[in-house]
Amino acid sequence: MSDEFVVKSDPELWEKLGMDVARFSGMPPMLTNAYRNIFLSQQNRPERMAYFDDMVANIHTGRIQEIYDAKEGGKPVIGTFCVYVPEELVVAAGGICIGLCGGAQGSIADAEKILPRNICPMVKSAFGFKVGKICPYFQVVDLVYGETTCDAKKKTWELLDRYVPTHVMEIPQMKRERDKRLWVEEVKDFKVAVDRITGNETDFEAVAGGIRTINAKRAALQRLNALRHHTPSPISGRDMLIIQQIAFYDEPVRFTEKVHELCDELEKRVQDGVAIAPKETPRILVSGTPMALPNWKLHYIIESAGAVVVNEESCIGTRYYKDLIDEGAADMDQQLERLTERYMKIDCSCFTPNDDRIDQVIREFEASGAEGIIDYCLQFCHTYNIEAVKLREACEARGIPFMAIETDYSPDDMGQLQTRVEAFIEQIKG
Ligand code: BJ8
Repeated sequence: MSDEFVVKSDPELWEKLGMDVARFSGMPPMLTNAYRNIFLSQQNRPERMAYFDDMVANIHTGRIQEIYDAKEGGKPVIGTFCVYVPEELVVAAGGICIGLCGGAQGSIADAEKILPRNICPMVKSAFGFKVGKICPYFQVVDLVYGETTCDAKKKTWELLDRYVPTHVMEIPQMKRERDKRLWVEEVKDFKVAVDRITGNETDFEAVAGGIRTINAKRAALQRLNALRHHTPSPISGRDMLIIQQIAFYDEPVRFTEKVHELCDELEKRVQDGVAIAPKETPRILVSGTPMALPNWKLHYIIESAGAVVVNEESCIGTRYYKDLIDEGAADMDQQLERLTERYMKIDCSCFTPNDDRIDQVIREFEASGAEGIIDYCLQFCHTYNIEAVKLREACEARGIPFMAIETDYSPDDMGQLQTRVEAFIEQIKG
């Protein structure tokens, strides 16, 4: 399988999207090698991972062609950078919502020609993809919808607007009743912006359909995450991470179906005692900042050091799917209010106070059968970095082994991280 796997190329399609084709042509071979080494080298993977491997093989071709065709057919294609932007309303309008956060080192130099160097690598990577014209997803969107979460993001949107129409949703920083009122208004504005592309106003039924579709996707991911919590785990942390990353660019109905098919296989593996690693393998929960494609650095280090990742408390992880929207609304106003209530439960560190998140991490630690927590913070992400203080205290109070890591996308600190992770795993074993 490993040698057969190739990330495909389609220079003609990329040309149509206005990409820097010469430069981008080097990307698929690089991704092919990385994916073979990190994912396909694993032993005894579930067979149903084949669909997700295929999604990676088609990441720059087949899936882009689907989105391109939908756009040509008048469907809205919206790029987002945060799980606070409600994709249900894009799906309700018959459109496609794509997560555009950047997880690659290769686009950072493009960004640093314009942005300051000392900001979050996720923001720089995304911005660099657009500036360098080296991301087909960025090229295919009608518009992007940013948000006012952290400082790096909200100020970058002002510059990004020079390259692609950029709207901004104001996300409050507290969760009081008055913040909720503002938030509902922002959700309504988002709906108007999406509807403007189709020229039709989505009605109650359409919004209800969008909510059902995305609720079903989140419920499938909840089922999958609960299955991987089994000891020994039937699936690796790396494979779980790639599935959660694919959730941000695949077609949601098909994705949901494929996740359930994988869950059926995992149930069988659990019954038959088939696992990805022996029972005594140390189990790690990773918490903190999101890992956007193709950021697989920490999972690779942890699992290469002989542990298994059993949960991601992250926006590319449980924060994305732990809550569903109440489907019982009677009219559109109530529908948008219930939608907003669900989004208000997301416990991002950009909020203050945010103690719910600390409780949530501990709950997930207990539910996943983890034996230690590695808190992952992207460099210059002040809110997660500071919140790690409270998380450490909560872990110390409960005797939970805890380690905080701050890193970026460069390979420079790999050796140092490997040493620290290995020592942490030894501590857990001890
Ligand atoms: S809800 S975590 S997706 S804001 S890591 S760019 S916060 S400096 S990604 Fe996020 Fe929405 Fe919150 Fe989730 Fe800024 Fe921090 Fe970078 Fe971040």
